[in-house]
Amino acid sequence: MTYELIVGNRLYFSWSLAAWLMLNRFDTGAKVTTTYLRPQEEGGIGPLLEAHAPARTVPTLCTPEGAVLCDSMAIAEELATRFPHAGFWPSDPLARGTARALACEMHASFRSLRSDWPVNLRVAYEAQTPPSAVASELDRLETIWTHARHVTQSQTPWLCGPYSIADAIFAPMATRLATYGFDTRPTTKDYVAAHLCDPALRRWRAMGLVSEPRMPKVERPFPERPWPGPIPRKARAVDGTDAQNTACPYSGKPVTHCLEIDGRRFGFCNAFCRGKTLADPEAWPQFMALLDRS
Ligand SMILES: N[C@@H](CCC(=O)N[C@@H](CS)C(=O)NCC(=O)O)C(=O)O
Repeated sequence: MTYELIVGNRLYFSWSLAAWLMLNRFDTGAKVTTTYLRPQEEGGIGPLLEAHAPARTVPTLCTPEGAVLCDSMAIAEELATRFPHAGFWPSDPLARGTARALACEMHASFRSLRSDWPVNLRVAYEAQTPPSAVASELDRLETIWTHARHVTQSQTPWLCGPYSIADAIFAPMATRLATYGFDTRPTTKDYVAAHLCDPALRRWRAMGLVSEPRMPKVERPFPERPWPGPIPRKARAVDGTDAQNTACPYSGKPVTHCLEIDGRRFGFCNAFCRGKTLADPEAWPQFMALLDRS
């Protein structure tokens, strides 16, 4: 009974991030394998999904029974129905209705923002002046985010109380605003900061930074600024296998690649495990547990 989630390049594919968060932010107990597609610059995703027809876009979720869900909201609603106790939607009716309305608005709208300011988790730019169509969508975001927090009296950093599908679906928008320097309005600022601090989002970004090819057509020639999320703890790659641990904190396999942090050395079973940890050590609970007990 395994689900397969198929996603695109972790640095640039917005809906893929939203669906991945749905499967990583909520405890379904389901077994999930994730397939990461690497489209060529020109070829696009479609041809890589031939085995999963009729899917032509990512994310695509294939269920154990063989249903192919190739739309983020379909994935969200199907997961919420299948796993009613996982908390995909808030249980409070007012919060749930508000979360549903916002998630659907995100999915159906914000076309100018989505085309003019593509998601790019690799970089943050100096604040950009938004084109007018983008500016009115930015106004709309501040309005609906403020509304949701107000009517649900959210006591968390999230829109409608506990983290819900609405937050997962807005996560790529939050990173977009961070990338283009538009994270300054009161509600927007706090909400973007909450997403950038979210350990799940930090893990997705760390994996993207270490493994994904760059897509030049998404990059912009704007001056850059440091990524506005938490500053990763300093660590560096080192040669050899001399480490405080003998087994990789993620797989339990023997150590082949090491890093140094706070003058101590820790090992991993491959370059990717080491790389994702170097990119953001504190995003990885298994590594932090190892660090704390060593
Ligand atoms: N309605 C779909 C849209 C998904 C979508 O547009 N995905 C884009 C990437 S973010 C895609 O796969 N594009 C095809 C390509 O890049 O070749 C959803 O909500 O998931």
